[in-house]
Amino acid sequence: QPRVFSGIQPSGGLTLGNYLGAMRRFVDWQDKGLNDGFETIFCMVDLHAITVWQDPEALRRQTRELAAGYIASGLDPAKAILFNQSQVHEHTQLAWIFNCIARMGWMQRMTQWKDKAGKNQQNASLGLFAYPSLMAADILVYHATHVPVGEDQKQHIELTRDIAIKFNNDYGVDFFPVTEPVIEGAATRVMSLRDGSKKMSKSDPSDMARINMTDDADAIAQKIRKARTDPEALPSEADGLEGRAEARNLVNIYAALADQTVDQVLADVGGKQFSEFKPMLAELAVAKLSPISTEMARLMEAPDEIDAILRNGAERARAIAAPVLKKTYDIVGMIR
Ligand code: AQP
Repeated sequence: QPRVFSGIQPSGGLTLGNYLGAMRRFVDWQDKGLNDGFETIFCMVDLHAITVWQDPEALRRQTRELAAGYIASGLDPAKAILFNQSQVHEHTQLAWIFNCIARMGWMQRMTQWKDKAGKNQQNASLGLFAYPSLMAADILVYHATHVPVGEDQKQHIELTRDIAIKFNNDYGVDFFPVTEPVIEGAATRVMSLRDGSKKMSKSDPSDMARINMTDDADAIAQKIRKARTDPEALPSEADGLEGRAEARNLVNIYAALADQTVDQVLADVGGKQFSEFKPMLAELAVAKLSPISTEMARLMEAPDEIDAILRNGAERARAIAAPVLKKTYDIVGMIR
């Protein structure tokens, strides 16, 4: 049986990239898990968020907003386990063990570390450097086998595999599973609306570069209208998107929102100018996203209910994680 785990950082507003690359896939997995009888676990990784500075009040609000986003997108606390990471201490306890398994060189090779630390690595937090070790613990403390993520997280999942393999080898056990990254759909890497070579990100300084899940219809339409494109008409086949990063990105977004393949979309819109395609995309995006943002706003009016859902989810998560941590301590040689 698979066991599915994934998480998103409450590090700011949710973007269309998080939704298409991750959250929407979580809902598919939740439903599959319900049908086939396996557990699905989705986390708000608040301890990851503080690897860069977060204002405490903002962090609380962002965590609730992320929970509201999960639920409004179709995750149901009665079907999947939803909780925030810091309520289940086993994550950090296992992360310490993994800090002693993983090598400095492995961490130094991570592109997210290089991108986020920038030129001044000496001034980045130790937590940012060790981020992938905590992520491995998030996954392996549930013995998760499948992790649905966007393309940008592939390298971290590979590192999770390396940690599991080295732990098993070092201690001569077959304890941690070797996890599969699950990267699927038409929008595994949604790009910035201002620069087709950069991923759409919550932390991009330009708000025009991303669509936030809380943007209203006017904001969505304006951002799509102003999105960078080239002057050519749309091609009728996917080959024609070669070397046209911005055009490809908008078509990918359309395909993902419409639940179509890129070829199906291009069969319909090939030959159209962007002046005609962009309003179609804006209309589709508003139709798909506005029910979610309306529901998020409604849920945010009852923060106590969100907190209760997270507490309950944390209890259920701990029931799975505690025995795995205990067994890990036994393997490592800790007296209990
Ligand atoms: N642009 C994207 N396209 C597809 N998937 C994406 N994801 C993020 N951006 C895109 C996926 O969303 C999940 C959660 O990501 P995260 O918030 O934990 O961290 P991140 O990847 O660092 O996301 P951001 O938006 O870029 O946040 P900041 O700006 O805080 O770093 C992951 O599955 C990720 O693949």
